[in-house]
Amino acid sequence: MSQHYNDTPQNKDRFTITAALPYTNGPIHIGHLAGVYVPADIYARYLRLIGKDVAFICGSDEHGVAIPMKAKKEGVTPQEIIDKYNGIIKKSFEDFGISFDNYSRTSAEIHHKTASEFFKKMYEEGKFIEEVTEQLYDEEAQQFLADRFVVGTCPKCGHDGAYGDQCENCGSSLNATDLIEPKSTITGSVPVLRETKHWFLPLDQYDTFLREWIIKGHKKDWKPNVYGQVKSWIDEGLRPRAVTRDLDWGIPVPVEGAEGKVLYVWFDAPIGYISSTKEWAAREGKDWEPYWKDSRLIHFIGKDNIVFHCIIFPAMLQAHGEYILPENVPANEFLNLEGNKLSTSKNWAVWLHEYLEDFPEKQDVLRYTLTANAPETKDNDFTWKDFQSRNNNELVAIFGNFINRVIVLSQKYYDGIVPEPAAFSDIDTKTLQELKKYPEIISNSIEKYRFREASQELMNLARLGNKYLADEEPWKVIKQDEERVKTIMYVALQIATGLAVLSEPFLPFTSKKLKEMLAFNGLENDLKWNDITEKEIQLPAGHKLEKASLLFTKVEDDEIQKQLDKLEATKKENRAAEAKNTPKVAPQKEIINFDDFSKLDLRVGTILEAEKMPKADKLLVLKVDTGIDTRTIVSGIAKSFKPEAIIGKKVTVLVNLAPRKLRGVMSEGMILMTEDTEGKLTFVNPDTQDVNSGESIN
Ligand code: B3M
Ligand code: ZN
Repeated sequence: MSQHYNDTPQNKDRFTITAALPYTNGPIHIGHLAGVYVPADIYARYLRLIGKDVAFICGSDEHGVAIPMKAKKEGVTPQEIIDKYNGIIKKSFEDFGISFDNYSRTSAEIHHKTASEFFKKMYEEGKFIEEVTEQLYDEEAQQFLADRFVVGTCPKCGHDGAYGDQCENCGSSLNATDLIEPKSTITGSVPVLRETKHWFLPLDQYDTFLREWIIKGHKKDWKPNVYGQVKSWIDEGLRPRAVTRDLDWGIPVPVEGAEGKVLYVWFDAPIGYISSTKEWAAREGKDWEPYWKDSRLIHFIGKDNIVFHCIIFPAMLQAHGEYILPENVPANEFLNLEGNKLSTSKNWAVWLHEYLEDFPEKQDVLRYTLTANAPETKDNDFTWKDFQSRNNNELVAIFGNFINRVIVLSQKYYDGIVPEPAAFSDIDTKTLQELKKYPEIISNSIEKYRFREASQELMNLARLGNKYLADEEPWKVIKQDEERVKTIMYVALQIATGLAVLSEPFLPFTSKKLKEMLAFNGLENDLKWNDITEKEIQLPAGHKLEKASLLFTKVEDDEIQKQLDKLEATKKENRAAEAKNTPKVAPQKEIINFDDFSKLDLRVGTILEAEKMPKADKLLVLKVDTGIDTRTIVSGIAKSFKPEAIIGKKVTVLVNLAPRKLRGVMSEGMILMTEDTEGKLTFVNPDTQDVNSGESIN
């Protein structure tokens, strides 16, 4: 039975652009800009320039376990943490020209109200399953372990740092009880299971809707990395997801019998887009509803947020029933730094507030470098060398050099007055025709979310201008043909005007400076994007220019070396911290009695077969003769042993461990290993191989 869903707005000229709400548990770095905020800003600025009605929405994500964890670590309250980082993050976005129409915060009253109403409507319409289930509990800390309060091995990809709700390595959304060898991040202890009531979003009931909306709806225009991941999750089978938590930090669950429980952060945070829109509309005297009921909704996010924006939030929107669904979710992959993953905890990052201390006035250089090298379809690497070459070889040598020549020569020859052109040569006409193509060339890339490509087309326009001047050499021609030079400078000034308009989405600070040099405020009308194509003349003869100033300055080797030295020092600090924090010997676990021990059934086993688990760097799939039977056991030993090296080995097997599915393979038992402080594993074996499978080990 086909489902009704609302993803085609009547109004094609209204856009609601959202950018992922950053957690206020730390500052933001270049990875956030590259992955989410610069692409979103380019898109929003462009849409405004072509006359669309745009609401560009964001805000701080202030709930979830990450906040109280940070508060505990810094010895302050969660409120102090969110106030501190909300301020730092908001300022970073302003400093880098991220032009949100509104930047709110999910601790705001309007959000608590909006999220509570959203939950209550779903609750009253019976859209949740209310169920008591067993959840992980830390007896030492005396609290349930949700989300980042628990860490373990991901059952899907084998990543050993997966959280209770999500694995950031493969992006899978998880239930905490799925984790292999879970450990509390509060006390380090092994959690026990304890019953508690929660409200579940029955995602399995939205399978048909999601298949129709995404797969049959041919969201093929979604980026392949997004469409592929979403389709595989749907094909793997959707399961109910708890949307409440046993926490004291967050939005209280607004129904009877939910004392001590809050909304799951990933339930409330996406609703933050709606509350931030409401806040903006109230301030601007607008009606917020059209932006969520008849608008083109585009979510800009990083790849670790795909499941929440393409499966969970759309299911919530569909369940709620009154809102539009996203038209596209152009998620980016991850940015690395000098060959290593960006890491807040390891301070392996270029923090935006620190960047501006070292490179004041170079916001656009970073925007341009991160766009030209954006991880749009695969993870990519930011290097300081590339930053320097993008700045020196492109922004300074092409864009800046062209503009500087045009303005300086116009001042020198014509006292800054745009000259009346004489006759146009073929090259002049051809160059002006080339210029008129660029709005559409760049639009085509932007509208396909290919911002890397779009930024290079903008640089091609600067190359067109630079080449035209270098070929026409007005500084030489001026000696014998003044009329000719008037035409050359007139044509060059039209290209400079095109750059001023078309660079605005990518280089807002540069565009502003260039418009001031070209004295746009003295023009009759503001120049729009398509005017560069449609208007015969962009900058009329007789128009008075302002003085020239440099748009870009070179980045010297020593400035780059200083950044590389900073990263080297960080590496050294991390190595020292790791050595210090790695306990030589793990603390003894709590005492058990003999009955507990006697429940363990340990046997000698013989490894008959061994092979790598596809796409899981830590797991081997073993066929083991236990003397009782031959069974499959998945073991996290791939980094220490080659499959072929362990065939025939006699090992110690815990045979009566409850079977569990790991990346789709049922594993029945556990091979006992030792592990040293470097993570190196060895088998726990009888001290002779002259034993038989099935012999009991007591
Ligand atoms: N706070 C960002 C993250 O996962 C998360 C996004 C919420 S968007 C509604 O780092
Ligand atoms: Zn995973």
